[in-house]
Amino acid sequence: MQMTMRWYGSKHDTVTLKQIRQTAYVKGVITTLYDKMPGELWTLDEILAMKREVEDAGLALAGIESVNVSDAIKTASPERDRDIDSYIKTLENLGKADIHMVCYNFMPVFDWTRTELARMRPDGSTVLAYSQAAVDAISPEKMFDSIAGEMNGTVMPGWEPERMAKVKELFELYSGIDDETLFANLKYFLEAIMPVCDKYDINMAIHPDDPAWSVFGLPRIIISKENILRMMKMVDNPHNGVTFCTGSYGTSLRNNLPEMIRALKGRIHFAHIRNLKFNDGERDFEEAAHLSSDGTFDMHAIMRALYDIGFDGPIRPDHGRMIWDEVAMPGYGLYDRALGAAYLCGLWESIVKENQ
Ligand code: CS2
Ligand code: MN
Repeated sequence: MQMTMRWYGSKHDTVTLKQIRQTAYVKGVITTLYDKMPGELWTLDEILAMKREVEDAGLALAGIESVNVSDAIKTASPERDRDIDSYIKTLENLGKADIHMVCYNFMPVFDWTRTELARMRPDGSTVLAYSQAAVDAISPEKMFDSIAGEMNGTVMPGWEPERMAKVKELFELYSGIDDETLFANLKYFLEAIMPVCDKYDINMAIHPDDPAWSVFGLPRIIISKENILRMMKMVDNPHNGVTFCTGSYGTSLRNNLPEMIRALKGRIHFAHIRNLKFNDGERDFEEAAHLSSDGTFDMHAIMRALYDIGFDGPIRPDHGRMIWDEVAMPGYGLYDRALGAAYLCGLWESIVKENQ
């Protein structure tokens, strides 16, 4: 595995490449052209400039998170083929720039959904949290307003103000779309992009839906082992793979994470590792420190499963807690993600050595 950290670019991130570089065990970053709208073309020059900036700081560009998929593609609206065409050209430019891993998601309207961005834990750290009761009590339009004040002045992926201003229209766009239609639209998209992925050896890594069930009545498909196996089978190409995000699949306690990892051998192209702590009931949880004992998951068993399947792709500590008075994008401060990376590298080193 290659330990990385997500970086939003010098314009948006509070964390610098220099800081990431000094996190000794992190050798690469996962980044994006954060200002691009879904459907917009990424030119080769823009990609090369992004790559140069990362490499000049002594780091590798290990992959992209995300090249976002437009709502037209997800809903099969008239602009779908135009947007797919531009997605293919973007992939071609990424391939020419020698970039071989692209994370994306197929979630309608919202990217991940949380009801609080700064829930206080007993030690005074703050974390992102989800409560089904809070979702049930609010309308989607109100949802954005209620969390907007907790973003610490940052723009959170999938929650851009311009996008949230159109939330009502977006819901209308998805009104006739159920799980089956979404699967069919995903298939259409994947079939169209596989030739360019084959040509440039680009691994597509779909990010799971978070949480792993329908929110506000929207369809959600990338939520379980059964559904991912279906997705991989419907376009059976090794470049059609997944981002294994423990914090997203793990929202459903029915998902056995180490077992899922083993079932996806060869098709996990990227891993997001974080821990969750469940409170009263299944659908109420908060994000915890990466350490197993701080949450619900057995992080050793997760790393062990990745080791056993021969996972050699990029991995990153996903969201961290906000600690030590850091002010940053919720989930994406430096301190706790660096602690998480150290812990995960420690687990990995011991697993490797025990197996030598
Ligand atoms: C990320 C997602 O912060 C997060 O939860 O894992 O936003 C992820 O980047 C996207 O869903 C991938 O397109
Ligand atoms: Mn994730």
